[in-house]
Amino acid sequence: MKRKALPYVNFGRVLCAALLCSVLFTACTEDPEVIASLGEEAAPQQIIQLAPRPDKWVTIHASKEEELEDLSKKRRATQAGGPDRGRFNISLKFIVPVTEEQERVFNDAAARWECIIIKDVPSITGTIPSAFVGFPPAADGTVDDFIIEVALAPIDGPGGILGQAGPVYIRNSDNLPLSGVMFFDVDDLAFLDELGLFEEVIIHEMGHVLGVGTLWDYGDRDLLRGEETNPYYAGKLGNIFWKLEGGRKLLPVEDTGGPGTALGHWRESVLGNELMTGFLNLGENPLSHITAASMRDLGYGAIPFGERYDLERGTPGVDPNDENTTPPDIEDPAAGIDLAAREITLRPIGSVEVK
Ligand SMILES: [Ca+2]
Ligand SMILES: [Ca+2]
Ligand SMILES: [Ca+2]
Ligand SMILES: [Zn+2]
Repeated sequence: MKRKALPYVNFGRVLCAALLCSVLFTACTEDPEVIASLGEEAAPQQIIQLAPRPDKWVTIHASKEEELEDLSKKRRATQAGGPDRGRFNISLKFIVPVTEEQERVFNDAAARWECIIIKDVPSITGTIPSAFVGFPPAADGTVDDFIIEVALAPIDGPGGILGQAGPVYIRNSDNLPLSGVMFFDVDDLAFLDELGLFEEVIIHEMGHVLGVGTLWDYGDRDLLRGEETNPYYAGKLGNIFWKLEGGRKLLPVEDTGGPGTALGHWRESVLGNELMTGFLNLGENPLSHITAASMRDLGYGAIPFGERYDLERGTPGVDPNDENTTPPDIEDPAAGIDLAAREITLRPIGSVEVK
């Protein structure tokens, strides 16, 4: 591979983000109270359901938050703290009450992605409809920069569907999402908790909401290819880091399972315990540099800040010129959760045009 300089890697930032994230993660993953409190929330009074998918693509008109634009140029991109205009902010809107610990898990997941997506995008002012039936708008005012409606509520009882997640409205300016939704079945939280995978599931689903596997082929993006034969990821940065991690050829995308599983995850049989495969393994499921770098391919101002991930050096990928070669399976998932079979990844229903 020809070595190229990676001009976007600012190591000061990487270090800063690393410190921030490691603090967050230590706090987040080892706290027994998280485990104790999951699934204890009292049953909501109201039936929560997603609004039916409209027949036609919805276009919303909104405006740019002009006067705050200049401020963004003066702020440092990695400045920590609350919402601001100098960095990429993920806002969470819990439409039904959650426990403090559940809220913390979601906040930590958002913070994790904010360690990767660091570059601000313009805030947008407008009215963004809720993804749920009978709820006030997801946003009525300024969105800085991405709002996710979250509900933990009954869906179909224990088993079956675990959750539904995806982007909802997309910014026309850059084809990045402005709003998204994460809807989890309260009756499955105890099970996730027993496996010790609740936090990882939330980070995984938030990845879909941000566009992993859901916006690869949105608009004029062409990050997913070989769908009919041997699907692979065509994004430049994701592939650079696939190779840096030890992979050969091109990064394989999942080719088995139903819609949403296939073509929406990295290939389980090759990437094993990477977080954005469809099967979450017991133990570690690192969010690798590959996934982090792939956010850059989507168009985010992202840094390839990932966790330690052990891919076997020389792991074969997809050769798009040879339709007959399928990368061999490198591992049998021993135990874990077939997350992809139990999640529904949602595709956007509309876009936001900014005047
Ligand atoms: Ca911001
Ligand atoms: Ca369920
Ligand atoms: Ca896996
Ligand atoms: Zn998934």
